[in-house]
Amino acid sequence: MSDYRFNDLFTRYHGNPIIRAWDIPYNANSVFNAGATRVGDETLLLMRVEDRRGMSHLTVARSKDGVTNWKIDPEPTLLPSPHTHPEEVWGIEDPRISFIKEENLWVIVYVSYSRGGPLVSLATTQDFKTFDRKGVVMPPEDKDAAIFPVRFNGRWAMLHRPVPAFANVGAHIWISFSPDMKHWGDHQIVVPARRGAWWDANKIGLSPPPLRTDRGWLILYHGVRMTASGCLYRLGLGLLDLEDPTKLLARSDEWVFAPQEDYEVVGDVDKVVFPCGWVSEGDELRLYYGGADKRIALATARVSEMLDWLEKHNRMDWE
Ligand code: BMA
Repeated sequence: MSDYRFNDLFTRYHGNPIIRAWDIPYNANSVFNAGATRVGDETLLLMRVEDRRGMSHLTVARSKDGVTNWKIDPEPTLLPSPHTHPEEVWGIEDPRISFIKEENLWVIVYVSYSRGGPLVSLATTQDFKTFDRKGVVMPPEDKDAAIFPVRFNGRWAMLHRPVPAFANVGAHIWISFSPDMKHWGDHQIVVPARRGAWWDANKIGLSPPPLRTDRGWLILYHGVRMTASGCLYRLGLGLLDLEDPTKLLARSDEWVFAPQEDYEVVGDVDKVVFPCGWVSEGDELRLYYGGADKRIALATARVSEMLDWLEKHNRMDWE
């Protein structure tokens, strides 16, 4: 199905998909949209697993090389807890993980599917076995959130994507600040959705957490194109200022990754590539993404090539 002429920035792993529903040691409908991080000498995925009722929970998979031999927890690692956290009534989804060096813990920002719609919840962990829930940090409808691993002038910063009641104003990526990760304010748009025919018109959202590089915070974000045959999820690049992440320095004119292979085109939701995590080692980057809301796949890239490409393809207009 490859019908592209340009040199792809990302290389798909030849053994894709790397994890499927039948790899889960218990009954599952699908496994997709995993957060990713490194823990010791292993790569850890916190995977969204959807059960056969339709509700999602999170389960850990670990691998030494980040590619093969995934060891999956025998039972769900983090289940929704509607009795203590009513906002989790219809499941928890799409985690993004940031390692906070100064506190030696991981912060997980995830979507809770509440009676009022999807919203953003936050939890911390030191071992991916026990989790400390901090509760709701953004009211519905809000998704696609991740926090930066460092403070800016003493405050934490989070990217997220609220959906306005008036669809015609667009759904953009916002940034908010907090002194304690619990109370958030100073909300503002940092990456606006484009308009018209653009690949990232009307509705966009952050994909993995921002990646620190010497040229700025590199972000990969998805653009949702509404078509006559449903939504098409594609990915593009942006760069935020290292010291002041409210400043958008660059964004790509073209998308860099799009559904192409069968495992991305056909699934529970067709034509979706949806990464929630990436892991970098030096210049090498591994991107973990959900394929068509059904399974997990892997693609690799070089950070320096992504930054060079973005410099050439930077286009800061939205119209
Ligand atoms: C988005 C999210 C993702 C999902 C995608 C495609 O709104 O809910 O979890 O992968 O839709 O269905």
